Amino acid sequence: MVRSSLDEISDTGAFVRSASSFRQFVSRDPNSQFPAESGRYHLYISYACPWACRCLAYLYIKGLDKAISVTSVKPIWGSITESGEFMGWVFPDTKTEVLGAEPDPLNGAKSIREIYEIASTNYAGKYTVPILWDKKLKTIVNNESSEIIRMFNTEFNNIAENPTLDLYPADLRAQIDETNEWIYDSINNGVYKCGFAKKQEPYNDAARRLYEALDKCETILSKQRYLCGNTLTEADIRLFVTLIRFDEVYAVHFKCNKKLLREYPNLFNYVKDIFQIPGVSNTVNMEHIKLHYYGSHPSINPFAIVPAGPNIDYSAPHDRERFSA
Ligand SMILES: N[C@@H](CCC(=O)N[C@@H](CS)C(=O)NCC(=O)O)C(=O)O
Repeated sequence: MVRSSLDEISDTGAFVRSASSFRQFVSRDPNSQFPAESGRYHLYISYACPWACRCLAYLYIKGLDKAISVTSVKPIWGSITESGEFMGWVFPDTKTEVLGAEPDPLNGAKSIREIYEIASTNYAGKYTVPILWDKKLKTIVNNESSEIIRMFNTEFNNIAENPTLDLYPADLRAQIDETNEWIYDSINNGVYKCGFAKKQEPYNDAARRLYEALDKCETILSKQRYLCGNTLTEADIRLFVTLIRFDEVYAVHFKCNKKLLREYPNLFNYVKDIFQIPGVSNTVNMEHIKLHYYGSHPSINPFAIVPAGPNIDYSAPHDRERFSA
């Protein structure tokens, strides 16, 4: 039974991510099983997790932060079995234990594992965040971030404070899908393939593909403000959550050090540009990010020492306005 990403290694020593299990959809249709209603849904996240943070970014950008409540777990994995054999996301006991993390306000769960077990008695997958939880039916609606962001984009528009913002517009869908595909494979998941590889060959392959994709992004972003033109789309939010972690974590912890993000002028300024969109900086908790990665993977960093730098200021000026219409 797979219990953590660290166990998802193929015979060749490569990291192979398994698919998410809960795949229901919230709908704007009031007669659906999961209708969009203010106050009904809850997002369980970790500030450390890029997949959870893309959902959180949508929540703020779309103005859903009053309609959908959020709880973050503690940044460092703790024991999720009595034997202490398996580690995973856990909640703090009090609100003051870890700044930014809170006890589970809905189910009193001690770990994310318990949330999965409330929703399904025979769940056999990983205990991942994000989780979109339905307070009314007391179950998990969806635990796949790429689907949660699509729901946040369109299905809650009757209650969103920013209903006209469409990050997946019909005329750009094909381009966004195509961009997401290579960026997911080579960059979002690519950094994990570098970091979790247990043999040199899969690492070499992942690192080569990662840097080819970053170079491709740099070229695109030397000609336009965002990945799919001069307007922000879903593809940018999906890339942002990986890039914001790149120099602080992936360059060291996942051995993505062939080139740093801040050596790419366009990519670096692009990350600052997105960080400065109102609401987005609320989704970046660098303390949780660093504590999690450096502290939760003992096979990679056995002493859990957190490196001192580089402490980049993403609120510094950028040059991306040169592309505005
Ligand atoms: N497909 C999922 C992936 C989520 C995921 O892998 N989350 C990681 C945190 S970054 C996790 O919770 N891992 C727990 C584990 O591996 O046990 C999504 O995009 O929503």
